[in-house]
Amino acid sequence: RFLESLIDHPKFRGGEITTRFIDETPELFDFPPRRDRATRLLSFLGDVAVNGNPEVKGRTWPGDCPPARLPDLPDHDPVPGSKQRLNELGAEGFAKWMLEQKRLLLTDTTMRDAHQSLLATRFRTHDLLAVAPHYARMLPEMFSLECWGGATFDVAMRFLKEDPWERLERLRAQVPNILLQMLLRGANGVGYKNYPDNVVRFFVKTAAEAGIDVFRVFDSLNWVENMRVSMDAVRESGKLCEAAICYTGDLSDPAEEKYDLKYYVSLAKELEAAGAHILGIKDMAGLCKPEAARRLVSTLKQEVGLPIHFHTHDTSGIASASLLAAAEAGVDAADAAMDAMSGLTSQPNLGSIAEALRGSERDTGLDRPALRQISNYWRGVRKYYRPFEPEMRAGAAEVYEHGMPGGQYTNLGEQARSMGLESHWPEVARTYAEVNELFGNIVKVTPSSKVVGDMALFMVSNELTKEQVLDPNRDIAFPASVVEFFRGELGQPYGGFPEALQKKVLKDEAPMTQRPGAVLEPIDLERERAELEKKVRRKADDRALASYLMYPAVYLDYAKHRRQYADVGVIPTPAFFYSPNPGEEINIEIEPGKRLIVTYQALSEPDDEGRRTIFFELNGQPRTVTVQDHA
Ligand code: 3PY
Ligand code: ZN
Repeated sequence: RFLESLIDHPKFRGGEITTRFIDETPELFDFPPRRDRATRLLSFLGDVAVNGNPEVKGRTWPGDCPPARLPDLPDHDPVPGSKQRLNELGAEGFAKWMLEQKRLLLTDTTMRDAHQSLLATRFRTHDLLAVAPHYARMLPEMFSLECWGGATFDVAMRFLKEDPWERLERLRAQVPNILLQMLLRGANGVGYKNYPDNVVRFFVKTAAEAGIDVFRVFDSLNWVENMRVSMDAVRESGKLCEAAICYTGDLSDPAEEKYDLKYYVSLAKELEAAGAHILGIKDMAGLCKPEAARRLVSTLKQEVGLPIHFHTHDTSGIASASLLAAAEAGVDAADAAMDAMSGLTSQPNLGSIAEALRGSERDTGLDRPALRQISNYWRGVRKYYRPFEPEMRAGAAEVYEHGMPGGQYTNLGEQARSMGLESHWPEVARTYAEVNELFGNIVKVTPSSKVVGDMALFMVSNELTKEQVLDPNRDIAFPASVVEFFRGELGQPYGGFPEALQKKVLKDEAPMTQRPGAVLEPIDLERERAELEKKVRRKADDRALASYLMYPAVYLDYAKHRRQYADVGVIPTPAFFYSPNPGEEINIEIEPGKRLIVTYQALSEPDDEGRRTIFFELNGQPRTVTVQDHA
């Protein structure tokens, strides 16, 4: 073992080995017990049986979780779809093809935005993967599956202890014929801060190689300067660059002075000139009313030559009216979520949109029974995630007042709850709107929306008024994210920063006015890789390095979990979150064709040191694991 670690060590491989190196590298001797995969998975299940999964602690128990029923898998290979068309035509040719289509092209967001916006991004790979072959065979007319990026990258590692790259790779293998789409936060990658340009380029290249076909790129302040590096990287990868304008304000209100039609047209033209293949309208909060959608789409169709892809959220309850208005105005593609995962802060209902358009010129061509059966599967899956269900039960016109993005709405509610502000929600929502005004009426989407949310919670918990925040004589310890925002670390907002508040936040510090990526030193990728390899004591491929560059601490934590418990992503969701009942059999496919049949049998009383023995049957043989009881 020692020799294996030594030989594997980057310094050894780099020929830097000396005895001093061995003295200075104590982790070489820190061998975790090497156990087989089955034992590691049993340890995880044992830990959940004894201590519960911390992810669902204190949350609503789902009760019985009958297995989600999958439709019968059609007995034929997937027929060619949008993926083959992209391969054939290339990105530019594909965009032209989109423009020539009469039907409304639909993206299903169920595997990304829908669960991000409804269930705190908790869908696990196991549940996505199970239905992936059905999508490929039953819905080959789908334009794309949004299945990656946004918050899924972080949450997969941080909370689900999964590798987001494996999720992508496995989905790609199961869906060879439909475009796979991701949400990329421009210079913020899939994180919450600007990364050096070479990190952004490296991330895009790695994601393209791993299977992403459509990159929806946006900037949280609609600052095109901050999107160019990622857009160029997407273009270089040969994939589809969908550059999005983030919609805010109210275009249909004659009093709207800032985010008017002129603003969006000039933004769209800038993105077209910057090399977008597709123009995205990203209505992240669901503020785009039907009349606004009609006007925006018909004007942009005249003013730019790109296909347009409409994305909205149903927080208000009337987003499908906006989607249908966009369709009538000639939008080329739109996002919706499978029925069981649609509505509220998620996307409009895909099955209903398909029905509304059936037989019309814009008929989506999607098969009705297929939509129904796949949605039924999601309905079953959703039950597993009951602890993450939001309180929200009905659409809320309140969204037009605060403009919170769908993905943030429930999250901020959770944050408020954890700070004991649950009963102050109306105040938090009102303060969110006030902070937006204080900040100069900015675009609010990750990560700028997080800054506004942080400030709103800060004001409510400290009982601060708007006037007090602005008062030059009142000293305020602003949250870190607010200071960074006013420093210009997220970029420059349209219309600039409100000067007085900026001065108060930064005191004598001069704000940055250029693009953060222009001043951030490039990262020495190979040096980082060597560092990472030293920390995790094994080789780090590009994917591991990309994860580490986005989220160093989260990745290391995840890697440790993986080392200890193997890939827990293969465990069925009810067992992963809630532990099986005694006598219940769990079927775990650890790799294609290799199965573990596990029966959890019993639990011993704790010994003198608080350790319990858990009795399992593994493929018919008795097995035990010992777990520390933390109670
Ligand atoms: C994200 O950045 O994760 C979003 O969904 C923004 O709307
Ligand atoms: Zn969204």
